[in-house]
Amino acid sequence: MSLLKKLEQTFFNNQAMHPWPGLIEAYRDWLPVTDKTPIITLQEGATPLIPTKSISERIGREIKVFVKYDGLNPTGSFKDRGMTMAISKAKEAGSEAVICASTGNTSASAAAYARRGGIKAFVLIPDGYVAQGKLAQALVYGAEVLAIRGNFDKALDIVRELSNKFPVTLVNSVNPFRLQGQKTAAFEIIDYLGEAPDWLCIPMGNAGNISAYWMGFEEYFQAGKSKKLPRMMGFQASGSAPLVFNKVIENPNTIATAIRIGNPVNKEKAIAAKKKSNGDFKDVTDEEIINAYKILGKEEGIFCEPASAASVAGLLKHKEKIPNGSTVVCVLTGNGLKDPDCAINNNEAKFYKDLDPEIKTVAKAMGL
Ligand code: AN7
Repeated sequence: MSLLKKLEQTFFNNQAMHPWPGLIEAYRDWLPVTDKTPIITLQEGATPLIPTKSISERIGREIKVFVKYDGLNPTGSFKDRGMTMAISKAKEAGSEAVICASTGNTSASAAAYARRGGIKAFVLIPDGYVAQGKLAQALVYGAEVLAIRGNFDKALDIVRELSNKFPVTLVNSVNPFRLQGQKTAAFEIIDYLGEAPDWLCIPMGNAGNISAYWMGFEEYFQAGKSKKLPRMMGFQASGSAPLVFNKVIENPNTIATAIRIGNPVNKEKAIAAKKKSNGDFKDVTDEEIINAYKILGKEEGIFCEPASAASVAGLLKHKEKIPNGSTVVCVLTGNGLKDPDCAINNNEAKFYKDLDPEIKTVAKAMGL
């Protein structure tokens, strides 16, 4: 075959000719949408499932570990999966404004999708506890940002009440369309692996995502798309672990600000998923989170935010419990760029500052 012919073939077979349409179109039959639903999309979903050798090696047995890198969604987190659904349905219902409380990612995603759908976004955030990248996004996407002197749980109370009293649609994960969209991540994993994993490791904040994954796994299982169901392994930061310690945490604290949540609204759903899947909820310290965060960055070239690293931290902490031959998926819920301060303060890179702009100096610093 001539080179030209080959190139031509590659080009016409190329995915670029058939772009991914976004998860609603891709999984339309599995989602509560109709021909009348206006689809508000940024072509979210279809995120990579990446094998992570260094994590497998740390477990030291025949265990395959993948990360579901959902930080590669359009606004850099898994929230986009839920938001394409929530905003499309809000638009369908004629809503002109949405509101959410957020530790950052929900606000970024709500802002982006609302604006794309031509509706207003109000976001309530805990003042001083939202990572810079997320705040930057909400502002750039044109949300109205309301920072309160209080934590996420307080902000959520306020927006729930506001959405009851005023014509604004709540797009936190109490909105059922959010979980509908987010369940597609489980579909993608099974579509890719051809089977469900044995373990799903996932960070928990408000516990919407673990509930959504479980719904997705169950639906595919019932439809015969997989022959097994994974054990749902949910992880929380030790200073913010209401589901692990089974009590409301009044003043949650952790470096993983995304999951700094003391009273998760999806508690019941998450507990049901744990029970039905024979799963477990465990805590990981900030130190363990940062350790996993660093391993992913410097050994795998995967930059996630600290909350996401809790899934890998949890896996490493409980590696003895995994049967040989298992396949494990850790969900990396958000992109590392979301929280540059954490990155700058938590790495082991060689960073030479204030060098003279001369070859000699630079070469010397390089050890040449
Ligand atoms: C990166 O943005 O709650 O257990 O307001 O941003 O479904 O709450 C974020 C949560 C995990 C926890 N990883 O998910 C918000 C917010 C990241 C997150 C979680 C969040 P859920």
